[in-house]
Amino acid sequence: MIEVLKGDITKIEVDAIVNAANTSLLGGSGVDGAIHKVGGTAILEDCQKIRSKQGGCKIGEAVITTAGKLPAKFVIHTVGPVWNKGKNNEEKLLASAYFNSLKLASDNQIQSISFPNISTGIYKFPKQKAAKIAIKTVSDFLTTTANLKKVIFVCFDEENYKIYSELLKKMKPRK
Ligand code: AR6
Repeated sequence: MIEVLKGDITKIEVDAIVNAANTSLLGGSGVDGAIHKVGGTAILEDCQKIRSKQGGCKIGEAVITTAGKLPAKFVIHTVGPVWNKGKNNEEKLLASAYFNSLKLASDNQIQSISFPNISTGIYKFPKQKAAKIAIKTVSDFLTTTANLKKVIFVCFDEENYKIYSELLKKMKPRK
């Protein structure tokens, strides 16, 4: 099941929320800043353990940590690409960020997950293009897994909310 909501992802009660992180995993601004701020230091401690093992997280990949004080149980940190006019394989890398987050969730028996609109803030990925990639990757993935049952796109800005609502409406079968 795919849903869209407008709001703050740190408030959503699901098994896992996804963070639009950077390769350092040390936090930043935007949704990353909000997640670390509300979740507390336990998240950063887990990120530091991952850093000492594998040196961070590559673009398009994903790692999992505790969710600290957040209502969710886990945070899946993924790194989207910085938009550079489509010259650096950004579309594939964004699809990988969604796919690898979903795969990690499914491998950890996670049933519900919420995504922010990865790369569409500070990383400047065009919103419409990003939404199409996100929805396609999620809907394809849901046909391949029995574990994952619910995916929520949590849009912080009105523009993304409108884009996702329109695209998802078109997907619903007409009666
Ligand atoms: N809940 C849901 N979505 C949010 C929230 C929130 N609390 N706050 C912002 N957004 P961005 P990026 C939306 O910039 O483009 C960080 O510094 C926002 O409106 O957070 O992937 C990282 O450390 C936008 O639609 O992430 C990286 O350095 C979406 O989240 C860099 O930013 C993503 O915007 C990653 O940039």
